[in-house]
Amino acid sequence: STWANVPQGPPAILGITEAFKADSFEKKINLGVGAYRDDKGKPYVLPSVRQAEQKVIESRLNKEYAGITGVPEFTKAAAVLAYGKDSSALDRLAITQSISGTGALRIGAAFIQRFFPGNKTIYIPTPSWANHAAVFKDAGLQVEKYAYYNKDTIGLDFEGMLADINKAPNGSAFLFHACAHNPTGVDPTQEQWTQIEAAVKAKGHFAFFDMAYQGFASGDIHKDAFAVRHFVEKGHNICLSQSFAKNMGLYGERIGAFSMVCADAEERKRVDSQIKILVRPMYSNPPIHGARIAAEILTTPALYDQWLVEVKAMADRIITMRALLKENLERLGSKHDWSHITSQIGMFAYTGLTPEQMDALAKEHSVYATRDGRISVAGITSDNVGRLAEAIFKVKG
Ligand code: PLP
Ligand code: TYF
Repeated sequence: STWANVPQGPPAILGITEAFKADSFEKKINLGVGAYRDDKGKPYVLPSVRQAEQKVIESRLNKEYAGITGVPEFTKAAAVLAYGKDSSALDRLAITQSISGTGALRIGAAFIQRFFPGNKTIYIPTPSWANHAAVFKDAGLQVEKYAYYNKDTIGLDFEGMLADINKAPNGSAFLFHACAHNPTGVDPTQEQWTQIEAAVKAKGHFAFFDMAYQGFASGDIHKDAFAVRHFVEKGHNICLSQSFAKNMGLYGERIGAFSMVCADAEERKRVDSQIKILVRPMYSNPPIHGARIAAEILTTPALYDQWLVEVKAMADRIITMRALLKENLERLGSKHDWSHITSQIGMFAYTGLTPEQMDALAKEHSVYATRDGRISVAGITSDNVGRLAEAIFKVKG
């Protein structure tokens, strides 16, 4: 047949969900995909989102196409959220709505592939979100790695990271996780970010920030935007991918933004024209519903304040589960140091468990997560944390 030569590909992360579904054990635990769950283990729709959606529906707007760059009220508000309302970047910012964070990354990748004056290469951390390399490679970029995670300390390999920034050819493109690094949960401190910024500037590198978790890491949208805003303040014309999947729980609405800080308004106009030329043949224009919801929240003061409280509550629940998991492991008598569970931030914990131990977790304890030892803390609940700790204790000690 026509497709006789199509090889079978390996299962993606969703393979974990499949294995989880196939398991008939009543107390099985899915810590695979990063999606927030409430303390009953159920998907969570933020009340602010419900209200905003209600308002959108009641306003009986038409369903005409948005422009190529999406719903302007949304992109304008997204920019303020990321860069800050007084940012110098706002009036020289080319921004487009995107198919969530992944789509934003893809637009940025395509832009770099077409226009970046340096090597068509992007440096990503080791490890990084599994989809980063795929997005960049599929857009025609070469992907190189920089040191990031030290598996001996289960922390940041700061020296290695700076060394690799210094080693790369001047004017290279570097991808940074703005906050809540996926998969490790290990972020540079603000002091370390200032040193990273200085190294990036000294080398004339270009910084591409992926901010998929603003507000979700610390519970504070400003604190989580520190790296992005610091780079801009220091004169970097960065580009940025934003996602509203996690911080608004709008996963399936696919709502995000890609923005490029330009030198001035004239450059902004040129860059904006080329973003449109890139987007048009990819998907013509983005979906409107999620953008309207997000815009409603971001531009209605009462809803915005409510949303901030709800984001913080999600972040806080995750922080509480980290502490409970660590406590339970210690109470069971584990001799390992589990302090990384509480020092890491964001949706994931990088447990340090080996692929074999992760296999044992799944096989013997019906606890499902990726083989790299990453667990989605957002899937832990008051009810399952005890059993989870026992399972980890049994496979690791
Ligand atoms: N970047 C990182 C680091 C992520 O963890 C994710 C996934 O949540 C994304 C980008 C993009 O996700 P989405 O396309 O759902 O916004
Ligand atoms: O890393 C995760 O689990 C989340 C969710 O293609 C996700 O970021 C996973 C894979 C994917 C998109 C989102």
